[in-house]
Amino acid sequence: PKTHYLTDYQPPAFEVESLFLTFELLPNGTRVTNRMQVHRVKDLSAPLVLDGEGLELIQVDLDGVALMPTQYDVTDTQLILPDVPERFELEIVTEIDPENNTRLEGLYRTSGNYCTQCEAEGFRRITYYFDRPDVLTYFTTKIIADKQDNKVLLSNGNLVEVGDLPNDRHYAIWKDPYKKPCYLFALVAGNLEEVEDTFITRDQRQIDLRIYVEPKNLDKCEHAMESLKRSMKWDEERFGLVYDLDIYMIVAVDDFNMGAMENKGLNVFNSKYVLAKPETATDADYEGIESVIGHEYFHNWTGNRVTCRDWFQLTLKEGLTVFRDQEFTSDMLSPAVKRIEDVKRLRNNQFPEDAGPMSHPIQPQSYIEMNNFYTMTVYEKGAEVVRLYHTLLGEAGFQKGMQLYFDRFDGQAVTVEDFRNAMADANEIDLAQMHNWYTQAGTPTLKVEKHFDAATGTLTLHCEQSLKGQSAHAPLLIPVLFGFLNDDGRALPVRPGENSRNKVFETEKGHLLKLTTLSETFEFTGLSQEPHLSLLRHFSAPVNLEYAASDEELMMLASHDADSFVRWESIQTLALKNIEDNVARFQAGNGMVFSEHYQQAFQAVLEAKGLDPALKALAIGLPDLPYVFEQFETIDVDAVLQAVEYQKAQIAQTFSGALDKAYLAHCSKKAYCYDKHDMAARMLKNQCLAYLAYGAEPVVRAVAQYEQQQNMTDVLAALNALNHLAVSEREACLSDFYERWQQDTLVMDKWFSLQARSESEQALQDVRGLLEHPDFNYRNPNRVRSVLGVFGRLNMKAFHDASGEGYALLAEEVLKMDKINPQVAARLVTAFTSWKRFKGHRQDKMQSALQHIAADKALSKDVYEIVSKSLE
Ligand code: HT7
Ligand code: ZN
Repeated sequence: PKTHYLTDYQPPAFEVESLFLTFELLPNGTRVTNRMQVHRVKDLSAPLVLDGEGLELIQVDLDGVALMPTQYDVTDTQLILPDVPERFELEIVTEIDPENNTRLEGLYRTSGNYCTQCEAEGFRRITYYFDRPDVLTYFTTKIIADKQDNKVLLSNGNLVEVGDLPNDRHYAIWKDPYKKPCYLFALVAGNLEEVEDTFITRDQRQIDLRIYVEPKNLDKCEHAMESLKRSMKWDEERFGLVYDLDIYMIVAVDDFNMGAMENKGLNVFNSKYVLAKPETATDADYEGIESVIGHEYFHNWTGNRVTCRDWFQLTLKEGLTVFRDQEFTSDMLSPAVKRIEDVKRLRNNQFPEDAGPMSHPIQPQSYIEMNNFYTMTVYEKGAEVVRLYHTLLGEAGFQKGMQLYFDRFDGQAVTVEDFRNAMADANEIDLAQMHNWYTQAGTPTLKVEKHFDAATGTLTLHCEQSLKGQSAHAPLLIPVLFGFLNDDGRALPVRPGENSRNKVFETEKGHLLKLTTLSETFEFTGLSQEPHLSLLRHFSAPVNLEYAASDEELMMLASHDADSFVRWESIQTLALKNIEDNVARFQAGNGMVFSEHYQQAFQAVLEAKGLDPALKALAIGLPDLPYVFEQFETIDVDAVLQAVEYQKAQIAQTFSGALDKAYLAHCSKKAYCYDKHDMAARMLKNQCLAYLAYGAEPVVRAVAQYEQQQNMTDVLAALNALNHLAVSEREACLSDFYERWQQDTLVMDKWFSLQARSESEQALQDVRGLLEHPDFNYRNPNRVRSVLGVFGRLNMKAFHDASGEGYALLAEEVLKMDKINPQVAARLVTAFTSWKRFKGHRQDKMQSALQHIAADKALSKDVYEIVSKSLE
């Protein structure tokens, strides 16, 4: 397969003035007529080359004259017209087969309805076109379909005409007044029902809001609609951005490769990010819906009005929009909780990605299959890089930069450099060094050493940045928010010495060190005692911090630091140190120990007065396994699992009384409410419940909570607590759950994923059973992810079973899935990519599984790219 390089970018040779698309919808033979007005802008002799895949070409007309097949070339991926005039009209008729489109790219059918997914390169599966984001044009779309089965006919922009046609057919014409690239095109048709509302913009325009769902789901749209209105209001208030069409539509579909898609005025969503009611959706689902609705809405400006020049610039829209959705959630709920959740997500998913063979900079330099680069790096690390601008410039400076960005680039397809220049120019500062964050892969390590000279009251901080395996990397601009504390946790003054005045700043987020070189020393004076360091407050840069804090310092920070992130981080570090110590003990054949310091910190936090219960829950939780794995050069699965298991059991045993007390204190009979206080209480209660299940009476509270059936958050937490136990109560609750919910697809995904991630000895066998279950469906990505995605990513015990059977099972399923939906298969295969990190026979077995997949000669580009890069 062909590799695409950023350095090969060439601006388009043709411009499309307008595009009129006509769809005559039929499940197995949809006819697409594409009429476009085109003119040449450069390369006088260049042929016209259009992208197209999986299309049946029916006819090509140039300026109203039908072309003979000898006048053009058709390959598997292109339609080439060697000779076209300066300015012309081209009409192309093709036929496609939505019903058998199991890749879910282009036009496909889901639950009997038609829908499209064009990003990144799906439009070429609908018609021949310039399938690249820097060709923008005005779209008009006419949809013709059977009336009975397609009551609703939707596309981008405004509805301009509807009418009836012979043979019980009807049509609708939609016109989008904004120029857009084809990846933002959408069409939806079928028998959907709508929920309607309105939003009044700050300039007093009324926007029609519509959510389209299958009729059975009409009672689950309220939260999504409220989330949409909150997003619209927030974007006006915080970013000054107002919606620009008269209608905003969201369609929920069950079969979708990702979370949602920001098509202009017509977002298509995975139903998981729309449908919710307290009985069926958890707090995490509610929060996910609010955040994804926000994310897609925010794309209307950061992505749609200003788009990407090419796919190497993906982080321009995704990093920025993730930053915006993070800030939205932070403003709607708790900033401290949100920051910690985002850091966990980054460390659990992006750090491992960046340490493996698929590691890439947030602006990748090459790809084989673009769909493989919708990654945690481009999205989440990209958002952290946007956050760096925000930390450096402050809210007002950042907003000035955004304003200039829109003033300069509205309606254009631009690059990450354009964004950086807008930020720099608006604030009259040099941000050239930020470039290095875009071009270098890997998680930087920041090593800090402190020296205190009591005689002069001078503190010296020596900082070194490094990127693993890259001896000569370009220095990154790293903002480090920090503070000094005395033994009681009170703030000490920060007075930069002579050499540090231009590198230490006061910002709205506190004291800030600006690191710009590989090795740097900062001096602080006027200190009457040696301060304790609180470093990387707010997690101000996506780095691994190496600073040798003592256990006593960590305990003090965990209880007293002014920054919630540092408090959380300090107790997590104590937990991690304890686990690492026990891994070494296990490997040496010694008994494990439960750290006294960790116990003290745990108790202090659990019993702290006035601390947000959500922060307590996060603090007493153990670091997630992927992050624990990340701490080891070579991963010894058995030792890590034993150490973590031991830690949980010790917590349950030592703190059973306190956990039970906290559990009871946060139980409530109140009706479910999506409210940060209620959510925080549920979070702490359920974290306690999870630990209690590792204790002496594992099932009592969990079964009682399950039986109460208060809301899905609590029901699922109860099932989770029971899930690793070999007890009859687990089976009874799971089958009760199945009976209650077998008609609800999204709830059934939870049932499947619970079993796929069970720590029980049976898990591997159970996963085999789930794949044979009548409700398992290879064509539904959510269902596949709920079993195979969860198994490979979250069930460390069963997936890494010493027999190697977990690997063999996933490898076979990847091969099967690749023939159905390569995008989904490619995500599943990433469970193997870090194979070189694993110890001994596991490494060999993972490698064999990858080699077995690689041996398939008909692999998709998607899976091929990941497997081949992993085996390099
Ligand atoms: N911009 C959207 C990306 C997306 C996507 C990409 C590849 C294949 C399928 C897809 N569905 C959606 C999602 C977003 O970031 O908002
Ligand atoms: Zn996005």
